[in-house]
Amino acid sequence: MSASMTAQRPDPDAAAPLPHDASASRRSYDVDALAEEIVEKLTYSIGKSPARARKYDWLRAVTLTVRDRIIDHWLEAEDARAASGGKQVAYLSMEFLIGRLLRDAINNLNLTTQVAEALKRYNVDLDMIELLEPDAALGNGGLGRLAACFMESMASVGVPGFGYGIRYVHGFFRQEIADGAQVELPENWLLHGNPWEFERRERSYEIGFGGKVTSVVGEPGKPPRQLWRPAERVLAVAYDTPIVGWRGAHVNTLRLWSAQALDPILLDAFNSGDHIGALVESNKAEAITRVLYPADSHQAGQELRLRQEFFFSSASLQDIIRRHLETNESLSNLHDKVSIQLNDTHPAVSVAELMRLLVDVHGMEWDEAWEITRQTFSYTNHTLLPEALEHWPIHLFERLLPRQMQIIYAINAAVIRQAMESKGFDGGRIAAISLIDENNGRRVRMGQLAFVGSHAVNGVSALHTDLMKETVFHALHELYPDRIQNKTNGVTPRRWLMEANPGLTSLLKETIGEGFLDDISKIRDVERFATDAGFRDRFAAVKRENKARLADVISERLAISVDPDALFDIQVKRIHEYKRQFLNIIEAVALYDQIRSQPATNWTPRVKVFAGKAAPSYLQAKEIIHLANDVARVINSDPAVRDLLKVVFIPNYNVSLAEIIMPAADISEQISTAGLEASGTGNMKFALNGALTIGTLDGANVEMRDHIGEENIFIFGLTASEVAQRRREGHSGRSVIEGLPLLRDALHAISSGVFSPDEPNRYNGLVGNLYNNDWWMIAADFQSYWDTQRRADALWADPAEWNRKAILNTARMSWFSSDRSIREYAADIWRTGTDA
Ligand code: 26V
Repeated sequence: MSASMTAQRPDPDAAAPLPHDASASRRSYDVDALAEEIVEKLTYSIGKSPARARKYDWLRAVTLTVRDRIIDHWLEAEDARAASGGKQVAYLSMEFLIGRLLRDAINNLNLTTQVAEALKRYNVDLDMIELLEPDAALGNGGLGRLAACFMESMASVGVPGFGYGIRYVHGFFRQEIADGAQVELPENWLLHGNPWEFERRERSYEIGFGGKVTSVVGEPGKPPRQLWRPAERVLAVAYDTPIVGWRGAHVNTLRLWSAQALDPILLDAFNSGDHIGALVESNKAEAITRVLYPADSHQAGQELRLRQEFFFSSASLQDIIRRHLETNESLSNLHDKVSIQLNDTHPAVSVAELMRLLVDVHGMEWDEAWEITRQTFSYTNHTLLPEALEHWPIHLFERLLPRQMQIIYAINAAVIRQAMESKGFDGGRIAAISLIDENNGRRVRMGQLAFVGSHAVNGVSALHTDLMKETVFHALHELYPDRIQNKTNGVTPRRWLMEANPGLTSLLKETIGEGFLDDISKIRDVERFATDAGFRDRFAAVKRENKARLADVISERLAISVDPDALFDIQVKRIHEYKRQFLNIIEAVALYDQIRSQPATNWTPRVKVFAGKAAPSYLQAKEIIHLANDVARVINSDPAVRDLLKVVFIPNYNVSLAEIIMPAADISEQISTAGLEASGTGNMKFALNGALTIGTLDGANVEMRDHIGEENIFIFGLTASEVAQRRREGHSGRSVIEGLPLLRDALHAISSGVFSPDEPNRYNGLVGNLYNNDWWMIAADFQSYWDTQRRADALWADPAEWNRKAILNTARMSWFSSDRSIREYAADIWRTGTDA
């Protein structure tokens, strides 16, 4: 690190750790002690008496009280880790969609009853307090939420892990719907401060950008050393949040980096009267961590995004190296002590940056550094969508990261040489593996960089992993046939069953005992109750209560009344063409049409629920939101439908809303075009909570079918290979649509303005795409989807049978716990231990 410390920089030596005696500080878990401490926090940390305290003061006081109990475990975990010298995992992710933390912490410490009891003494309701906590939305969707589930599971199964990411000041935008259309508003989760985080100013690092590289003559017999002199430098400051695992057994750290200017104000400029100019640098520096990019399907190549990626990668690597050198003599055993997981390619520049730190800064030989780098990194791919794969224009990369660019060229040359020598690769296959895309204006391909810089590369479901081998990484897989493996995603049962569905959790405890809380595979014991009529009724009663709770939310937020006894058919996720919310909406329109034209038929009352955000620049996705809202307005106000069909779009989908929605579904919609959804994780949350899935053979749906049994899931539509085949044949929707009056009429209604009388042509483009191209196979899959929905209707008419299948879903979903995923990563990729 440079010696040019500014007044801001604390002296790291001043923070020498003192020995910690955990037993001395352990806090009591009983109600009296908790009640007393909550008031103590209120008085001495917040400065309020209980009589004057407002809701947010209680939230803060409870959080601080619970936090103290985690800190005991946290410090112990740190000490134990330092003493053991064992291997750690660093999970590098641009996104951590953690949501609220209080309920998670209280549940994992098994403190729910005691804290609720303690608060009751002051007439304060814990449930109400928990709802005040802002949602930490530092992520877009699946990838970010997976990182959060993984952090919780690592702490639960005992993998010593560090999460490394970005402390965005503004997380994912707040969505409102105005006149049917999405409006984006800034999110401000830090407004009332964040009691969970600890600023660690002693953990700060300088991050460089731009400038020049000069060659310096090395020692005799050694190659010249490259010296990078960045033109700009920014400080990365760590903020730590403890992540507590189940029963408080382990506590890991989520370390998020915040950008600060080295000089908060340019005094010379200020003194000479340039008051704005004096702040320009600090604004530019702080912009790096100010806002989360709200797109997850399109890589637009903005410079700020590349700055964010390098900023958090470099800070994390510098931190990893510094921690390593605190207890090790050199970096030559780095890969024995740390495993770095790259969550998608967003931190892939780390491969070049670690090489720079090892070779240029720590003087290691190139070959040794390369070996250590590869042994240290592993990479998870989360999407095959070509438009989402990251690649950066060379001129931008070179200007911002000149030394890393040189290193990438050197890595590329070595990989290509090896491919030619060992496997006889030629033109086409060399172009396929090259880290540089020569065809699109010369770009650095981050997927290729992450792949060659890692010892293991994984997909997130069996199908996705197969497709990785066949498509984007085909040539690299040929060159390194042992590198790709599968790690199917999972979700944490603590948040997604115990906390989100306390009713079902109590019922399960009463029925099969508490063993499943510690070992989710024991949930399978409930399978034998699927044929027990008494149990089925109780299971159905829990579901009904959860539906009533969601109905209340819908009524409060949208003033729409829905009947909890209707079939709740729910699709919640990011809005994307490939996720096919459009297919679901067309089915609603066709159903509407049928109900009107055949009023005497015994239709199943349905509530179709949608929620999800569109990237602000993704126009088609925004049109889909608009259409859902337009269709909802017309159907919900048509007396001819007689409450047989309701359509609801709930605004501002986030983790907290998901916690209410997942337990309230009868049908879970997982209807992506086959081959496009890498895994899905919402599919798992729904099924664990007893929803029946209607889905394509895509992502993890395939494995869910295998576990749940094909008779307990509604599978429809083209398979991934059939989709690929149709696309090769140049499929277009026109002939399909013309042969299906139901579909044709529904599309005609949409495109003729039945749902948008104020702008009849609003959906011409959307519908026209189906006729001309049908890239996402919506027309191609419509009939199969419609028929399958009607099969669901028929099953709904037999509640005993429906509930039996729902119970089997809950009983058979334990494999999709993120504890299982983490154990697999630990065993096959990280080679770290777990508790069990
Ligand atoms: C990509 C990009 C592209 C550049 C702009 C910003 C940005 C932000 C995020 C992403 C990642 C998209 C990939 C993603 O979220 N994949 C999802 O990962 C889930 C967890 O593995 C998986 O369940 C979903 O199927 C998959 O879509």
